[in-house]
Amino acid sequence: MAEFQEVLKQSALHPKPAGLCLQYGTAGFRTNAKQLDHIMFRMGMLATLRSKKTQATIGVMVTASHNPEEDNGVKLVDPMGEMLTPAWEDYATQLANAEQDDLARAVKEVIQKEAIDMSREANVFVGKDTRSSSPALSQAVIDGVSALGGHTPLHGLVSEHKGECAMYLLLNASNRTDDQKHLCVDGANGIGALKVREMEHHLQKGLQISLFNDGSKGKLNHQCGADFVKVQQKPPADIEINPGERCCSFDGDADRIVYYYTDSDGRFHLLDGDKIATLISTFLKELLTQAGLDLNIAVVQTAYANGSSTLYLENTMKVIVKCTKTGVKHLHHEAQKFDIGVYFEANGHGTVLFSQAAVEKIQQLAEDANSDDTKKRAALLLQSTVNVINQTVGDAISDMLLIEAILAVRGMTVQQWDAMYTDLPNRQLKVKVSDRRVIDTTDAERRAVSPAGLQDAIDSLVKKYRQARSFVRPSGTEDVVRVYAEAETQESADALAHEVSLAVYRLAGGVGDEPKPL
Ligand code: G16
Repeated sequence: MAEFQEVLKQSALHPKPAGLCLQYGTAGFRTNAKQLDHIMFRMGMLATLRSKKTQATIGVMVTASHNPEEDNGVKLVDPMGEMLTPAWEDYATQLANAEQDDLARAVKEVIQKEAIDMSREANVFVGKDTRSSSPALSQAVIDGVSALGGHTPLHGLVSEHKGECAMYLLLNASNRTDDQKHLCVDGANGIGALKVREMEHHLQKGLQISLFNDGSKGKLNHQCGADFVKVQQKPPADIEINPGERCCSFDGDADRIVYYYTDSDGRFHLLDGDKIATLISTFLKELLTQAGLDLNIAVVQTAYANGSSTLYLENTMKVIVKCTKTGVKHLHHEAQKFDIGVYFEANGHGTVLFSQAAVEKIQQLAEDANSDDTKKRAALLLQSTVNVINQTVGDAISDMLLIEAILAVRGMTVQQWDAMYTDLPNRQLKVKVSDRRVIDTTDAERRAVSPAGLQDAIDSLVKKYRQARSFVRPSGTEDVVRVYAEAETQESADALAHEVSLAVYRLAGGVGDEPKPL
C-alpha cells in the first residue's frame, strides 16, 4: 500500500527514542516536551484513522495543561467534543510504543481491527496551547495526519456566542455595586488570559476584571494558576489582593477554575470545584422548583471531593451524588445519565450537562405564553445557563461567566457562597516511586488493592484521626503517586498525609529522600 511507504518515510523524520515507553493517561500523553516529537506524529496518524472510521472531524490538542512549561502533551478529541473512546486509548498506547521498524505493522493492525476504509476522507483539527514547544509539536501532528492522507483544515472552531450574549445581558443588567462587579483573574500566563483580554470590554457593565499573569512576562503555571492555588492553598505569588476581594485562577489551558479571597485576618479561603458544583446545583435546583419542572439533577465528584461537600449535597441539598475515577472523561459519562448532570473535580475542572429532553422542556416553558412570570423567569434563566455553559468540556471562561451570573442573580457575595458549608481541612502530596504502576486501586480510586499491605496501613493511620479519610493513586499526568488526606484539623490532615506518604514510600518503592513532615 502506497500510504505505508509514506508512513515509513515520514516517520523516520520523527524517530522514537528506542526503549521509551509512554502510556495514554488521564488526559492523553504528558511528559517533558523533548520526548514527544514521535508521539505527536503518531497521534496525527491515529487521529486520521479515527476520522476515517467515524467519518467525522477529530481534534488533536497539544497541551500539558496544568503541568510545568517544560512539559507538553497531546490528547485526541472525538467528534462530539468528548475525550477519545477507551478502546482507542489502547491503540494510542500501542502506536506510541511501537519501535521504529514495527510502526507500519502497528498502524496496519489498527486498520484491520477497526476495518477502516482507507480510501475515505479524513479531517483533523489541531489545537495548541501557548507553550514554546507547542508550534513544533503541532507541526509533527500535522505531518502525521499528512502521512496517512488526512487534511488539517486551517479555520478554527466556531464557538457558540448565543449563550455568552445571554450571560453578558444578565451580568450587565444586574445592579451590582462597583465592588461586587470587580473580579481579579489570574490567567496562569496561558491561553485563557489572551481570551479574557479580548472579551473584557464586552463585560464592563456587569463585571470589571483585573487580569494578572496575562502571559506578558511570567512563566506558564509557575507559582500561579488553578493547580498552584488549589494544591498550595494560597494565592498566586505575585498578586496583591485586598481583604474580601473576589479572585479566580485558570490553569494553563483554561479548562479549570478555582475562586478564592482572603479575609480581614489575612486567612485564605478557597472555593474549589466542590464549592462551584454546590453553587451551580443549588441555583439550578431552585430554578427547577420555581419552574415546576420535574427533571432529575445529580452532582458527579471524584475521591478528591471534600467530605463536607458530599455531606452537604446529599443531606442538605438532597441531590443525587455520584463518585467516579479521576479524569473528566469518567465524570462526563456519569453526568450524561441524568437530566441535568453537574460535574466538577475538586481541582476546578468541570461543567454542566443537560439532556436533550431537559433542553426541550425548558424551551417549551420559556416559550409558553400561558406560564406565569415566576415560571417564565426561571425557564429563561435555565435557558441562559444551557446556552452559556460549554457542555463538551470544562471551559474556565464559560464557568466563570456562569458563576458570576449566579452571584449577580442571587445577590450573593463570595463570602456568602463560601459559607454554604465549611471544608474539612485537607492536604495533597506527591510521592516519587520507581514505577507508579505498582499501585492499583478500586472503588473509584478510594482503596488501593496493590501493593500488598498498603491499604491496611492507610486504614490504621486514618483511625488515629477524627473525621479522617485518605487515599492514594498513581497520577495519569505526572510521574508521581498522589496522596490525599482530610481530617478535623489542618494539623491532623497534614500529619495523616505525611504518614500515608511514608507508607507509600516504603511499600511502593519510593525513590529519593523519604517524605519529610510538613
Ligand atoms: C487533567 C485531567 C483532570 C485530572 C488532572 C489530574 O487535568 O483532565 O481530569 O484531574 O489531569 O490528573 P492526575 O491526578 O491523574 O494527574 P488538566 O487540567 O491537567 O488537563
